Amino acid sequence: MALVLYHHNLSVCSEKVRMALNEKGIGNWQSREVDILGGEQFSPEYMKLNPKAVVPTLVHDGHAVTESTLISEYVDEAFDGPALQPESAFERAEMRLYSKACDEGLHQGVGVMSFAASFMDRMRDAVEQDVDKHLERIVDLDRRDRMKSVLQLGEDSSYVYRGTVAYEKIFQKIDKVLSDGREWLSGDRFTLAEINLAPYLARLEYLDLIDVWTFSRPRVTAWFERLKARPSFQTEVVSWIRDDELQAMKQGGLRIKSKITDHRSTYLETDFGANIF
Ligand SMILES: N[C@@H](CCC(=O)N[C@@H](CS)C(=O)NCC(=O)O)C(=O)O
Repeated sequence: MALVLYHHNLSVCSEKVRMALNEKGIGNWQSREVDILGGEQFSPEYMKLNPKAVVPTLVHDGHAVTESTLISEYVDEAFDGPALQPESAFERAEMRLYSKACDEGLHQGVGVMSFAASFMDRMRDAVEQDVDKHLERIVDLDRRDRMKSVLQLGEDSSYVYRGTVAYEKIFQKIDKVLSDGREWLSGDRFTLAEINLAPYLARLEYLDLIDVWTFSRPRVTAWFERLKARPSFQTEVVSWIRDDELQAMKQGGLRIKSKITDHRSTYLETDFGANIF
């Protein structure tokens, strides 16, 4: 079997797929790191595998699978190992609501928050200051608009507000679901719901922003601690991040923290945007 993962050490979507592979007990994948801050994802060779020019891409016996949520489901279905999805169709549908929240809300949220806090500076270094030119190459026009907005307005961008709303809504949901004392979101089984959410919560922690949401939610904190104790989290998220990257994320996150807190308060006071996710 040939299994190649095109990924990036810090990319949330790559972390998700690495965790799924690990939970499945698959260790023999070949790593191909793609320098997404420097623009390697736009190379014609890579875009043949992934026309949207994003990571990750999993190539299994010559077949390219894209979209991290779909790759994780593929990994669960194509290989032996512990099941990562619940048994019943209804529970699977419920589990997919978390994937959908990640793909539609948290993903744009984490992208703009990380960019505003720290990645904009890293990108400037990687592309020798020409960030505008780099953004023009982004295939997903919505993503391009989000990045441009943050480049101009920083954490005041309405996209950062939307991301804050998306996080608030998912934290409210997780807290409610865990209120019956269950160990994991789907019940007894650790599933792709946890795997998909883990990188998005971990990034908040690295940006030192997570307590904006968890300070009054001990159940969620305890659940996240259980999640972080999984070997898959340690091996596939924590170990890939360098100390200087951790430091930069923390510093940048602290710089935007009061704005994120304000965005959250505005949402709680006004409900503005409540139905977008
Ligand atoms: N929906 C895609 C999103 C992938 C995505 O946005 N990947 C980011 C890293 S997490 C990326 O490659 N960014 C590079 C760029 O925007 O140029 C998935 O889940 O695989």
